[in-house]
Amino acid sequence: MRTLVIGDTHGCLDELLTLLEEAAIDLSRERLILLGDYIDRGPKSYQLLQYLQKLQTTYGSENVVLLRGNHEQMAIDYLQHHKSGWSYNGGHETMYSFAKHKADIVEIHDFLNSMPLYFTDDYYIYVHAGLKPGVALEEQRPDDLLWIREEFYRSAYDFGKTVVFGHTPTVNINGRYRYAMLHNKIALDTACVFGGCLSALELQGDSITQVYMVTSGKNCRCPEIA
Ligand SMILES: [Mn+2]
Repeated sequence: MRTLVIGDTHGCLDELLTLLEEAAIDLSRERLILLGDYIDRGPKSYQLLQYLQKLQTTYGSENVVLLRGNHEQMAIDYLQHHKSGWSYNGGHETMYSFAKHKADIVEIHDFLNSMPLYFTDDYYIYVHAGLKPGVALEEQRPDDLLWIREEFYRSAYDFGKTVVFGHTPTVNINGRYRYAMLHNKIALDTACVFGGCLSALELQGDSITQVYMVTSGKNCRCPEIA
């Protein structure tokens, strides 16, 4: 099965649409996996969530896999327990985006809360932030799956399959705005919302068969495509 994996979108709907068009994905028989962080910081959080919800309703959650990111979790925690961390961690843009469309953020709670923390196929484990080394997949704590950084990506631990993750921009790992092959893992957050680009990997079996990159605009800092 042809699989397209995409990193952190953060309200960058236009770049996502361009990427899907370039990849010419047929969701009736191919799989799309998004690694989480759909909301906050970028301009179109509301429209992006509406779009993803429609896509998943149309093609099902086996073909449209929408993983949960720490930003979705912050929004869930805000809605469930009025935890304040979200609003100053990018939530303002999301609230503004909802208000602009006269939509109530409460309506999106069940959709966000339905998003799984990880997904696996025959060759890969897909997760927003990463895994804690030495801990079995089923035993991982949600906080690690959503937030972990160096302890995961600097580790040489073998998780049994290659781990595809977002969350930590590749530019913070190796100084480049391009997906990065690390030990037993692939970093895919190319920092679209921070002036990088949005990247998609096309996977078939255990190989990467194509890489798609879409710039975030005129001031793109991504030398490979600017
Ligand atoms: Mn994140």
